[in-house]
Amino acid sequence: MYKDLRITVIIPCLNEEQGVEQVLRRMPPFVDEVIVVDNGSTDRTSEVARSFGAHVIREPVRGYGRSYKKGFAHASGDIIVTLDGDHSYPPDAISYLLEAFLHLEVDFLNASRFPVRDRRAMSFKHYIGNLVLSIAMSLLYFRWVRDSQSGMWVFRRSILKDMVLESDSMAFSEEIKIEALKNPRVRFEEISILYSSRLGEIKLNPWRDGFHNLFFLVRKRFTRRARS
Ligand SMILES: Nc1nc2c(ncn2[C@@H]2O[C@H](COP(=O)(O)OP(=O)(O)OP(=O)(O)O)[C@@H](O)[C@H]2O)c(=O)[nH]1
Ligand SMILES: [Mg+2]
Repeated sequence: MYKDLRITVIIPCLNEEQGVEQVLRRMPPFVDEVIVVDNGSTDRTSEVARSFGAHVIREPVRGYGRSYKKGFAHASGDIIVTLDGDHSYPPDAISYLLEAFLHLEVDFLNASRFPVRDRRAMSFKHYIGNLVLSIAMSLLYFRWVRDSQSGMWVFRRSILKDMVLESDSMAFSEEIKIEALKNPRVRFEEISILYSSRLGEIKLNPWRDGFHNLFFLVRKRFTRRARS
């Protein structure tokens, strides 16, 4: 519990046995529930996560968005905190993100990886790709978001019921922020965290995922969807 709020941390993992161990070792003690969504890993991700007391859920169909939707369905906290299983986002930041979340009185707090302080953490190509995607999202939604692709967010679980989350892929990261921004009842803020190099093997395909995310942004902005 953190100031009377139940905290759930969700970590999507595709073959992250190395990274998830480091993430779970650094998990702050006030976290009530840690959900690791194992997205069909062929390594020891699930065993390692279980050995650190995480609740492991399997999502056999690949996809970052798919993993999160599965994780959300199992979460019981008042507040959900997310981060990657590759140890690139700092678990140590969870306490100050929660403090900022409460202090700023927001419903969705995005942890921005910018400015990047550790040069090894992000290649120049990824830096430019991230910048282009964030500018595109900011222009399309009339709101400056420095890191549209960040994978670390803190939000009230209750806001999920008003969100239409369709992406099963990497575009899920921008989609959840768009859904938060679009809702006038959801207060959105962003603060910086320290981003570092990932452990384990890279899964992101920068060109494929970058263009997919860009097209997703445009399509989501200009197609009207019936609420289900
Ligand atoms: N790429 C990818 N990641 C997945 C999938 N399912 C779960 N994940 C996890 O989602 C998180 C984000 O994926 P990463 O490959 O780290 O993507 P990224 O952070 O944009 O790229 P890096 O700079 O390589 O860390 C990691 O913890 C993955 O293990 C999937 O189907 N594809
Ligand atoms: Mg990563």
